Amino acid sequence: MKIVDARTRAVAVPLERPFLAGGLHMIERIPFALLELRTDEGITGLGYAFSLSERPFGSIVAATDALSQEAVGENPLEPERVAAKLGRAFGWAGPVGVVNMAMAAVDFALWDIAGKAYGQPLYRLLGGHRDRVPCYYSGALWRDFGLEELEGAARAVLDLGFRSMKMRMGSEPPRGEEERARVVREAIGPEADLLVDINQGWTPYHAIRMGRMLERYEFGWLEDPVDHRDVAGSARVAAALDMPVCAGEYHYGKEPFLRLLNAQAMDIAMVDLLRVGGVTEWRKAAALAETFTVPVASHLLPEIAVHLVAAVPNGLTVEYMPWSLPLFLETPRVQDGMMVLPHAPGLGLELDEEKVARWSI
Ligand code: SMN
Ligand code: MG
Repeated sequence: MKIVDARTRAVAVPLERPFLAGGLHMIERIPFALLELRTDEGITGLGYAFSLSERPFGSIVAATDALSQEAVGENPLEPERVAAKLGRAFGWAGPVGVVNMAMAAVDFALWDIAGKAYGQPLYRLLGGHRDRVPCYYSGALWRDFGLEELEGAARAVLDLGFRSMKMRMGSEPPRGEEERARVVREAIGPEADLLVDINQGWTPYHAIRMGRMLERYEFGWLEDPVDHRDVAGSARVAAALDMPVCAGEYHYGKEPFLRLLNAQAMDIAMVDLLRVGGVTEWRKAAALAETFTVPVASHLLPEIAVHLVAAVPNGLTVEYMPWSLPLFLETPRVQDGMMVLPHAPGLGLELDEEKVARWSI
C-alpha cells in the first residue's frame, strides 16, 4: 500500500464558553489543522494538530502540509520508517515544537490507515489492554469562574455522567484557592474524584504550602505546580506531599520523561499526544513510565487518547477535554464515568463535513 495524496485544511472550532488561557488572553475558538492521507487502496487516514492561539497556528498548518507531502509515496503501515524520513527531511535535531506536532498529525493518519487496513480499532493494534477506561471532565471549572459558577459547573459535570473532574488554580493574584476547593468538593460530594491543575503557576515552596492545604479536600493529583523546566523543584514538591504530583504535558518528545522519572519529579506522567510526536512516541513515553511503575494519563484529544490509555498496562485516565469533539459525527461514549472504546477500525472517527465547511478558516 502507498500514500498517494496528502491534503491539509484549517478550521476553527468555536467554544461554547470562552476561557482565559494562562491568565493572558480569552480563547474563543480553537484552530485545527486537519490532515487526510489517501492511499492507492482507497483507504483514507485522518490526522490533526491544533494550537490554543491563532498566532502560531499558521506555522502548524504549514508544517503539517509540508511534512505530510514527504509521506506521499511511503507505505502507511510503516510509521517508524515514515517518521525517520520526515525527521531527515526537516533536518532532525531532536524534538522541536511545531515540527513534533505536525509529525503527530501525520502519525495519527498512518495509524488510522493501519487500523482500517487490518479492520481493527487502534487500541487493539497497540496492545488492547482494556475496552473501557476511566476518564475525567476537563472543560469546566476554569480560573475565571466565580464560586457560584464553580458550584453550578461541578454539578453539571456530574449530570453529564462523569465521576471525576479537574479544576484550575494558580491565578495571579491568588483568588481564595481554599474557598474554591471547598465549594467544588462540597458540590460533588466525597465519592467523586477531583483533580487540580496549576499550569506552572507556583514556586516550589508555595506549591508545598498550598498542597498541604489542598490535601484536606482529597485531590487525586496536583498537576504542574511549578515551571516544567524546574525538575528539581517538582521533585521537591512530590517528596513533600502525600498528594500525587502529575506533570509532563509541556514536554516535547519522549526523552524529557526519562529525566523527570529519574529525578522522581512526578508520581503520574501526563503525555501530550501532539508534543510527544503522535501515537508512535506516546507509547514509548508510556513505556518509560511503566518501567518506573508510574501511571500515565493523556493530555487533550480524548477521542484519540482513549485508544492509547486503553492499550498500555499503566494507562490511568483519559482527559476528557471536549474541544475537538464537535469536529466528528460520533465520538466515544462515557458510561458510568468510563470511556467506552469504539469498535470501528482505526481511530473510529469521521469528520462532520458540514461543520468543517462552516468553520473553515
Ligand atoms: C490545559 C491545557 C491547554 C489549555 C488549557 C488547559 C491544561 C490541561 O493544562 O491539562 O488540560
Ligand atoms: Mg494541564
